[in-house]
Amino acid sequence: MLKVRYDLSFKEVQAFQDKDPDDKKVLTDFSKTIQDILNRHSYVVETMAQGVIEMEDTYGMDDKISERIQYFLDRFYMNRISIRMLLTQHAALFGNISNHPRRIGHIDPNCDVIECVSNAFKAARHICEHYHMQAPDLDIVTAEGSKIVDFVYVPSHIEHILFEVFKNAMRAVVEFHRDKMELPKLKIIVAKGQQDLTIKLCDQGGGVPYKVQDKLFQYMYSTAPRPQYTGHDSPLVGYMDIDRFAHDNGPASLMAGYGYGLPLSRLYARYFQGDLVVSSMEGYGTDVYLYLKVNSSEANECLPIYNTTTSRMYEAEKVVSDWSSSTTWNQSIRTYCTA
Ligand code: W6P
Repeated sequence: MLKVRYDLSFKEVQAFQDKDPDDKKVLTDFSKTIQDILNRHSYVVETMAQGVIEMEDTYGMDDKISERIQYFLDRFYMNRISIRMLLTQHAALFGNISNHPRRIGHIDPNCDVIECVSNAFKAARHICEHYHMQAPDLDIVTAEGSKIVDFVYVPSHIEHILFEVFKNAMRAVVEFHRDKMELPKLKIIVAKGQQDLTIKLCDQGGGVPYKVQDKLFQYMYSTAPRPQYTGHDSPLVGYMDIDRFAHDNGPASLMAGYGYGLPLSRLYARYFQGDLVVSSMEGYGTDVYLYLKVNSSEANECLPIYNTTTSRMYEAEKVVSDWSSSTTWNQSIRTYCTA
């Protein structure tokens, strides 16, 4: 089993505590340390996913354990998103990688949403065509009718989320219309209001049953078809075969091969107080809403907090339903704090 030395990374950063930040040599060393830490932790998603699989194989799995793993991984990965935001921000500002002229590190004060949509679409289409020989086209509609919709944001986060939902939508469309000459187009609607910038992706890929909508965001659900397994997928998970071979190098990459794409994308959305919501019509298609905050003053970092309630989350008995049928909607728990 692979180990990731969090203690080592902590010590490496701690060693700079009393150093002079204005000393050029210190800054160079620190930047190198930051880059080393980024590299050291770049496979954490895969390592954790493998750990979950091994845990399931050894100890088995039930709803209660699955719910706690969900709680833990959401918090763990949210923590990772935030620390990597800081690390990559430092690397982008002080490293020797050439920078985008408009951006401050990874933050774009005029983040062009249509450009993000277009980049994510092209990347997903490339992969879809590679695996399915075809891919649906895209129509982009802006509520304003204008082409430019911009705001302050991290373009790589938007692109990463959209890449993930595009892959899912494309695969659904390709598989649902397998024997057809023409594929129904995907549609993106972008709207900017006073508070929300919403990006909606509509596909006519046959949809998913209502019961399954929540499960799309569950790590334990997605882990079912395993990366080393090359047989038939469940139709609902690991939407693109590439998922199983790619690795997670942060928001710009193809992501883990464990079907963690959607749960992680939702965390990226929630990280700045947004959200990712799936609304499907079985037999027709799926709509995915990506909600983002228009005002950067509201786009605060969402971080898990650790207190005595946290440990109780792992000890508490599962909430027992007091409804005649075992519904899920009355048992949902909010797993984060809001800043
Ligand atoms: C589907 C299932 C799904 C998940 C996420 C995004 C789009 C879609 N389409 O059929």
